[in-house]
Amino acid sequence: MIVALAGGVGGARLAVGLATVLPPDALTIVVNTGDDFEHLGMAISPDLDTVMYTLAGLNNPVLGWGRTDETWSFMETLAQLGGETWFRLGDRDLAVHVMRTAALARGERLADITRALTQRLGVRHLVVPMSDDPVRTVVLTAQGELSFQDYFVRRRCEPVVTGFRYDGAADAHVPPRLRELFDSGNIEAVVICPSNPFVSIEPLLAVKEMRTWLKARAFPVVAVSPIVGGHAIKGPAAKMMRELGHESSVAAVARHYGNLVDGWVIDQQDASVATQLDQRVSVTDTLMTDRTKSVALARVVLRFARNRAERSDG
Ligand code: FO1
Repeated sequence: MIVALAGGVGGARLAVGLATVLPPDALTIVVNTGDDFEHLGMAISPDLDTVMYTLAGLNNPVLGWGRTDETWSFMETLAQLGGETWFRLGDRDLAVHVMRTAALARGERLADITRALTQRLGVRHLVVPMSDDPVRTVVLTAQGELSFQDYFVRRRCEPVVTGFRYDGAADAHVPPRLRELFDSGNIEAVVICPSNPFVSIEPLLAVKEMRTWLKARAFPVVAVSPIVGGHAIKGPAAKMMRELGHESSVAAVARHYGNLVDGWVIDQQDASVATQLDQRVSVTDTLMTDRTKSVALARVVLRFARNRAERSDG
């Protein structure tokens, strides 16, 4: 089993590549829920939905979130009625939030709800939240503490970041299905997708069982750099790094993860950095601008991970 740790867009794109190459019984995609929040009485799980829609081929490539073929009657009516419109929910997307909210209210677990929704949309691989328990990323900024979506969407990532907190993570447990997988020992490698280290991957690692499991590992962890040529492919990762006093570079991301990562897959633009990293490095084209490139990157990542697994076995 390959276990992929994923946030939003970058995670979803690599997940598509991995899911094209690996059968459903050989890939589990663990998704960040630190971005989740309650809005207009609904439970929203943006990263789970981005991964789900992308694997189902239903993602909105223009917005980078939400569904394709979307209509906005709900938002138009909400605006007319003076409701909150800073976070946009499309008509089709709305159905997922309504179903998830109702199922949670009935006492169902987020992992089971996600399994049901993904299966109904034709996704065969297991997409599982990092926890059934609520974990909420809080962004510490020069303007005070902000909930993640307030920082990210409402304030467009403008406030200067001074740190992060992952509320609920210390007491959160991984879903039973993931615990069973950890206990089975049947893991070939873990792949950290090119997602934001601070707000996509770190919340996941803040779940105690996840970090303990990774620390005691007998399998390699390979990561794909979210920084290419000093820039984040998408989102505020580079800005966050600079505001936290780091350079925005592959080397700084590698230092951030330290020995949690055994091997780095970096972009060809950063080839000269390879010698600066303590871990083994694979240099390739990491820009997943279409499905073919996602698949090509997934193949490189898997070959690299398997090569590392053989080395640590022998
Ligand atoms: N991102 C935005 O920038 N503006 C939005 O209005 C917005 C709505 C939205 C609705 C559902 C959903 O699943 C995601 C949505 N996102 C929106 C994206 C999302 O909040 C962030 O991109 C992620 O949390 C970061 O990974």
